Amino acid sequence: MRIYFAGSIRGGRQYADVYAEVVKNMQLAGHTVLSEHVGNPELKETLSNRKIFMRDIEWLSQADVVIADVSLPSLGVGFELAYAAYELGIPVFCFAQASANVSAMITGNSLLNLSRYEITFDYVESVLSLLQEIDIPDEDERGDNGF
Ligand code: 6IA
Repeated sequence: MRIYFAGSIRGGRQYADVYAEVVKNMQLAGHTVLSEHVGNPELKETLSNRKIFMRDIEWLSQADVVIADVSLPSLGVGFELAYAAYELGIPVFCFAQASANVSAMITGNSLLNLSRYEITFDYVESVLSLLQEIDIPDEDERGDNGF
């Protein structure tokens, strides 16, 4: 499956190691993680903001599913979630640490499928079993989402 993994970059890199663990395990399970750099704790970008934006929009449009870590408030992640869910009609699954103070725009939105995790091991297990279970809609069935 082609996965877009969204996680905070300018919103804070405190959990970059957690993102890296999730990305690595999705790859080990045979998935393609289009945005694998989000999990790179050493991330250094040389692209312009415009090129980053255009590249990420292109990857989102190629993705079968979006997995997002919303433990940190990130404008970029919030934008990606809304774009994927409402513009592209891609299934979106959000994960947050148990104690994270997540925006009501995420917690109150059933389309974004928020789950909580205590430890990274459980997080990885949840993501992998979710990816085994989900049924990806055909492209012509996308874009018909309500709230
Ligand atoms: O607002 P944020 O920066 O926290 O937004 C993070 C989200 O936007 C991630 O899920 C990424 O997919 C996307 N994004 C934001 N910035 C970048 C980036 N470089 N490279 C790739 N994706 C990005 C920014 C430069 C960095 C070294 C600070």
